[in-house]
Amino acid sequence: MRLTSEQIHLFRHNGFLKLSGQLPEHTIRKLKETIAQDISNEVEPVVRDQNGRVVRLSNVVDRDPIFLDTAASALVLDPLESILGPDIELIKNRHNHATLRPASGNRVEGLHRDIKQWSRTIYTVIFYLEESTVKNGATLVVPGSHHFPGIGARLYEEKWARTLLEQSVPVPMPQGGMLVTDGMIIHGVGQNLTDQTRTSMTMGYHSVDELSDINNPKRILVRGERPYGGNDGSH
Ligand SMILES: O=C(O)CCC(=O)C(=O)O
Repeated sequence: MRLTSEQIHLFRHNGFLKLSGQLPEHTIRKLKETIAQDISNEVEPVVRDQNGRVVRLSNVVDRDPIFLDTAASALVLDPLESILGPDIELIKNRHNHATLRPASGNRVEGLHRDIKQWSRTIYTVIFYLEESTVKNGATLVVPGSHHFPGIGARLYEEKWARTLLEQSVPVPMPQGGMLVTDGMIIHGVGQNLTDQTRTSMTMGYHSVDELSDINNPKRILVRGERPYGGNDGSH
């Protein structure tokens, strides 16, 4: 479903938007099964926690077609088209992962931005494969912070930025829900106080760069085409 003008306004103003669609149950089941299998077989590339437990699968689109099928489905691309235009690429080297987010001790996972540059931000979609609540570590966002000037992406390493945590708000999401964020928004993950996981998949999207005529193998065209609009030599 396309976004309404009010939804587009809220996204631009606040830097995040809950999409109204929801992943079908069979898709959630298949994604969870595939993730569980790769985690139990420790299929690289993975990220481990301090105890050596696999907590993230990287590069999911090259693991099983279900990941790209989901990330490139009309449920996601129709609303994205309202904010990115008709030509959309999926980014393979930012996000492109599935995360378990088990009980997280006693800390909030560091606030960060997904990208540093205003001039070429990305849009991130978080697909929640389990319900995400304040108790199990809902995504935290600092509304409007995507308008802040360009600053480092690893904010948790900057002392002044810790005060931003006071301004963050949790965004609970249902199982199958999808949240789109501007990659410049300051965000993090709440503490998981339960003994369950809070599994999600995260993907990043760009509009096609009209000034690039170089084929980038780290981008997958998921909608439209790659029209080149450079004026080399002609104007
Ligand atoms: O899962 C979340 O709540 C946040 C996801 C995120 O920040 C990421 O995957 O980079």
